[in-house]
Amino acid sequence: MATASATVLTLISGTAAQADEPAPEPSATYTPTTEPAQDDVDKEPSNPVIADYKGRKINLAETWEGATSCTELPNGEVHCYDTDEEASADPALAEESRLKTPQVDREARDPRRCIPDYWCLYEHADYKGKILRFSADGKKRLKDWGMNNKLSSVFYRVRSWSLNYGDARVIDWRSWPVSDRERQFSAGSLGHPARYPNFKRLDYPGGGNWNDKVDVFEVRRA
Ligand SMILES: [Ca+2]
Repeated sequence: MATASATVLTLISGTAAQADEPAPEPSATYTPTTEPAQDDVDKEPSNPVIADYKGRKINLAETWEGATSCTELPNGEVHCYDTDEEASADPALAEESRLKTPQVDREARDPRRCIPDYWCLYEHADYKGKILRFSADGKKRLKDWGMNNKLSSVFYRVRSWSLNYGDARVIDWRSWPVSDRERQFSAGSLGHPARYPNFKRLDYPGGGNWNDKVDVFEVRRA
């Protein structure tokens, strides 16, 4: 099976290089539609995230219960909330994040549910559905956060630029011999937040789009 796949890939590469030649009949063994649009590969050990929600601990890998958003806080804790007002007022947020959130240097089309200097990951397009807010540098295995293969839009507005420059990267783990897919996400610039309102409009390497495929979200402080 593996040898056959490698052979097919070689044949296809050779064919693509000869664009003037008539296209050969498709090989009987070349059936691209059998490649799953997404698969469920784990390439790192699981480490479920335990969050505080309504005064108790919940395992986000299993359930968000009724929470509508969760934030990874500077003290390393994760808090989940019923409302965006709770999320914006959390005393565990850095003071400047908490104070600046309601202020005016934002645009009408900014999603109301994001917090400055946090990468906001949304379950649905147009910044809808459940939200994860990430700030700390590093890879987040979304299965641990209960968001695997669900991500559909992202927003990020930098305020404290000296702390939050850098970018982000998403990864879709794939089964061998298909290589993992990756995409870089710019952090935008001062006054120009990073807007990715619909992953269905982000081309996926090899065809299709990025909607509901991301397994890893990596925050990269440069
Ligand atoms: Ca995936």
